[in-house]
Amino acid sequence: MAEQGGLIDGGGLDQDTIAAIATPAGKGGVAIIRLSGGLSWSIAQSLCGRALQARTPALCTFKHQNDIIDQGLVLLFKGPHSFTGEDVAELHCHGGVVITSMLLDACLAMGARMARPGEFSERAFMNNKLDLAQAEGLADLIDAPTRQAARQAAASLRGAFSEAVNTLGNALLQIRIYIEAAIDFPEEEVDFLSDEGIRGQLSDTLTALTELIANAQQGALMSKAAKIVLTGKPNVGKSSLLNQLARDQIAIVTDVPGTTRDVIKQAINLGGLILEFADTAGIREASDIIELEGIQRARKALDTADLIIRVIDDSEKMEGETEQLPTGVPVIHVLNKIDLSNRPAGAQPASGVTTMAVSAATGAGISALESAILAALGLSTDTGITPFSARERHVSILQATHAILKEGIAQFNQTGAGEILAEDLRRAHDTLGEITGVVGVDALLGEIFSSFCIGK
Ligand SMILES: Nc1nc2c(ncn2[C@@H]2O[C@H](COP(=O)(O)OP(=O)(O)OP(=O)(O)O)[C@@H](O)[C@H]2O)c(=O)[nH]1
Ligand SMILES: [Mg+2]
Repeated sequence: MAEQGGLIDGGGLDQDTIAAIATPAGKGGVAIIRLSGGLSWSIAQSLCGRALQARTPALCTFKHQNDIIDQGLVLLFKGPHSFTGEDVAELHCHGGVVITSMLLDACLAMGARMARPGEFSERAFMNNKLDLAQAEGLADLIDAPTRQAARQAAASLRGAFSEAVNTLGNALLQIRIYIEAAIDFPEEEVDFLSDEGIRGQLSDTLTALTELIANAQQGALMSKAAKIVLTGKPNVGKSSLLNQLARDQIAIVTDVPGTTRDVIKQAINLGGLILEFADTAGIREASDIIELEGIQRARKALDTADLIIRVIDDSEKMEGETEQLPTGVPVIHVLNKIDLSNRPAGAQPASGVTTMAVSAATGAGISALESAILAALGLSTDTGITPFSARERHVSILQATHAILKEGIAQFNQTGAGEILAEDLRRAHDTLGEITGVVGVDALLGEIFSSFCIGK
């Protein structure tokens, strides 16, 4: 008994010890079970039947209640020097579905409980090992659809985005401190109201914030595959265009109007960026129940599109009335079948909507269309690449911060009331803090971390 007691590590029993299979489900050479919390060392050590050292891999025979489960490596980390900041144990076993679940069950039998999705990262956040933007960077790294997205997410995980946010936050704080000092110590006769320095700093900060918003927007687009939806009247060549962009025969093409019913999704690599294209039935009048369902699905796809490509048959002069498209989503008009209409390929004189002439049959104008697609999404393969990944959540917080600051500056310029400006700066700073999680995000945490996978 005394010997067993010696195996138990004293650290942090106030929190549950959590366990999960950290590697993907399925067969593999190696799988890893991760444990975090006060019992993790004692569970690992009793599975191995001996005491182990931190950060020293040990080859062990995993045994539970005299039942030999597997042989593998154990790696222990002592909190706070671990991913979660707590005592952590990693059990490296063979990657079989049954082996891993037997080992996990043994951990649960010894007092651990199953980790919820994202709970390891959540604990890392709670123990200040990662801020919120870094934790999100970690999730985005795992989900990265392209190498570029992976590089950006890795930068966010290392703290590049958080650093940019913190620099801005500090600038807001410094200005506020100055203004509050000037209010509190009027006898110092710091005439901050006429201080050009303050106005300059305010406008510099606003400019930096605008730049950060642009970068975060680009970073957010890169970290998920943008959705591009093809729509247009029957037979205009939507499916032919998808096939041409994919350089493969993905969708059925016939001269029968109403060929496509289901939404056909295809990931396509444009200059190293993965974009998700969806070919649809388009939106039109129909009576056939299959077509109606197809149109319903097209509508749904259009509602979540990042970019809509409306295909028009350039050889047909009767375009008729145009279908209703969701507002606020960029649209490119594609004049197709120019091999029949004899129109020159490429960008057409602007009429408010970007219009590109192509032939899905011959491939004419396709590369110009590809560039127009990237440009419409605010993505570019040759101009500067965003130094970090970001999310929609971050973009809207930055925009809210921008709105508060802009209003604060306008108010200050009008009334010269320093107290109100100081309060606006405090609000802007607090809002910004929601990105890294230094302020008021408790209600959000569950939502953010539950979208992570188990074992992360
Ligand atoms: N000449 C010529 N024919 C084309 C071109 N693009 C498509 N077509 C033809 O137009 C017809 C319809 O093409 P699809 O790609 O099936 O058109 P769609 O818009 O997907 O049609 P639905 O799925 O029925 O709505 C087929 O016979 C194609 O071969 C083009 O650029 N030039
Ligand atoms: Mg089609």
